[in-house]
Amino acid sequence: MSEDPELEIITVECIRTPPEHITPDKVPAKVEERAMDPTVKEVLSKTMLDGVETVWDRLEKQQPHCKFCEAGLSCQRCAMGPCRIMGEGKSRGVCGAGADLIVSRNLLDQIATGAASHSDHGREVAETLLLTARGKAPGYGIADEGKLRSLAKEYGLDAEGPVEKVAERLAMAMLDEYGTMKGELSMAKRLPAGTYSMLKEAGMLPRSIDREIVEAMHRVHMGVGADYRNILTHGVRASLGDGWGGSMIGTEASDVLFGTPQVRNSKVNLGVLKHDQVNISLHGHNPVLSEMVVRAASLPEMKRRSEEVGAKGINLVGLCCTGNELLMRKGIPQAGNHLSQELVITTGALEVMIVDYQCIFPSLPNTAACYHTKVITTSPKAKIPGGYYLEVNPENAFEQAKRMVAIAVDNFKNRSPERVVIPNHPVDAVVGFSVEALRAALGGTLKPLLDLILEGKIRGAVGIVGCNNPKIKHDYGHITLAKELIRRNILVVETGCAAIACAEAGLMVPEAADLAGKSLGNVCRSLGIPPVLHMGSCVDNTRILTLAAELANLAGVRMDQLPVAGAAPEWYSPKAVAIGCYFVGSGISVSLGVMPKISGSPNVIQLLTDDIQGAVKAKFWVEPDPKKAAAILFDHIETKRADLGL
Ligand code: BF8
Repeated sequence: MSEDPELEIITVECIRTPPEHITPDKVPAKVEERAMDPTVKEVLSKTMLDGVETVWDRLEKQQPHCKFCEAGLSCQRCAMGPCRIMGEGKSRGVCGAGADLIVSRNLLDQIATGAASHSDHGREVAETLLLTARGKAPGYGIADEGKLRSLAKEYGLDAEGPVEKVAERLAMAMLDEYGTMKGELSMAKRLPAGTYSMLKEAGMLPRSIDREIVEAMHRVHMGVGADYRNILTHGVRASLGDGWGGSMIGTEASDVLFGTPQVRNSKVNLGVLKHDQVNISLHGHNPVLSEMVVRAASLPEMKRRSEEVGAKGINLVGLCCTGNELLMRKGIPQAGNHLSQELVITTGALEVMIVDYQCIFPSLPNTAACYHTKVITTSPKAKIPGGYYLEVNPENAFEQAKRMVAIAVDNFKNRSPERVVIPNHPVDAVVGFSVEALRAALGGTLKPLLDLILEGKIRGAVGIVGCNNPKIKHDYGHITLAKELIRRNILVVETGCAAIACAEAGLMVPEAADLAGKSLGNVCRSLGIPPVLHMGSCVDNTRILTLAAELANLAGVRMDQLPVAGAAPEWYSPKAVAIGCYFVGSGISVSLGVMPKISGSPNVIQLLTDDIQGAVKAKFWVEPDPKKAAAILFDHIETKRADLGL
């Protein structure tokens, strides 16, 4: 039980893997099959020997997956079903829906879920900005006044006068975007003119963020639309509302509140945990929570308190995208990405895991129950049985964060040193390549970057983004693809779990220039940058959009004409589906390493991998082998170069 008397908890059990599933002799081979990072392998091996269940075990226990669900051919939308499309006289559901409709509606549902998740995150940041401006969010402040005023101008607001007034106006304008009656989103004006008019013509320009998501939910109801093309056209529009709306607000408002990332050094992998300190991991997505924990943990009284329990301080480590936010802005070390979340606990060295929402395994309290770790949940949207619940909002966040840090300190005495394994080789990473940081490093304009691309010293750029998926050896897709691309003189920019994978593989230090092709390597050496640039969290995919839009504007072309592409080699999340769609909708073709659940409809496949080019001049590829994906992306970039006469 907690020593905090107000905290109640539902007790959950530690889930152990049945011994017949993983016996000690099978561990080394299983570890090799599952992971490639040495620190992950070390802790995964310990976890399996401890008999503690992980995501990989659960995936094995789920085999074989239902082949109808895998193909997108099962429908659970109404009480006349559930239905499956099985062919041979069973090619329609009870309502009469065929394969194309069922597959496209299921995909639209995924897009809407992803767009809603990121956009709702953005809304919470904008709400925090509003409360900060009104003096109702103790602990928060305006960290980047310059960016605040320039965003206010971009929104067509009065950018002069007291900072709080400008922040209030901007926050209100951002919140208005969610249901605006203006007919379009303010930041869609960042799109190059040619791309903007192409989207307008295709009926894909979002009218407001929430409207497109609500309409998507309307459209997946039985009996609304039956034309798969029309359904997926709306999917692209809803995703663009996330990319140029909700997620972009998340990024920009976070920069205003917490600072625009600048280039800095940090360390990554499970080796960032410490034997002699109170370890707290920050997991989830929204910096609105994690920034307050950073502030609380740095209070001298907390350090004193930790010394009273025999620790030498408090060690904060990041996980997943809230970790990426802290890594970029504060240099807080990052313990890992999506598939490392259980392993941070199973090191036996973690006192508290603080979470908000998204990408958090619901079974984490079960994992924690095998050790002394306490999981603290904080969002009314994301309560987890077995987790302690300390509700956080902008008004109370700082006070609640202090309480969480105190719980962690008190829990230090419950750690069993004999059960602890912390790998001792954290890896260096240079992070923080926001568009602003890049522009500053290049002398105040992105023109030198464009020139390097036009001259061919950099052949083009690929954004590698998205998750881990236990169906793919942990991090293999990200690392292999990045290495193959930089070898071909293609600059790689990354966010999310992809970025952490490559940081852990040592690709985010200037010395990694030696792994790049000759001309990219020379560019990196002359600028002192890595060939793989860390651009942030998953909402920060909008930094990649902004970068591409600025380059296209400088070159006077549409975004689809640039020699660039996107890739999500290990995606799992509906957020990644929305991201893929807003990249393609913006004119950036995307390679997926995991097949979406669309194989049941050859027509939907044809639409997404070819026909969609008629509307947005970009498309998807699905290529599980990252080496083959690199070859496809290289050819694509060379074709774009040739089309531009380069
Ligand atoms: O939002 S990259 S696994 S942590 S969904 Fe999740 Fe995917 Fe990681 Fe970040 Ni994005």
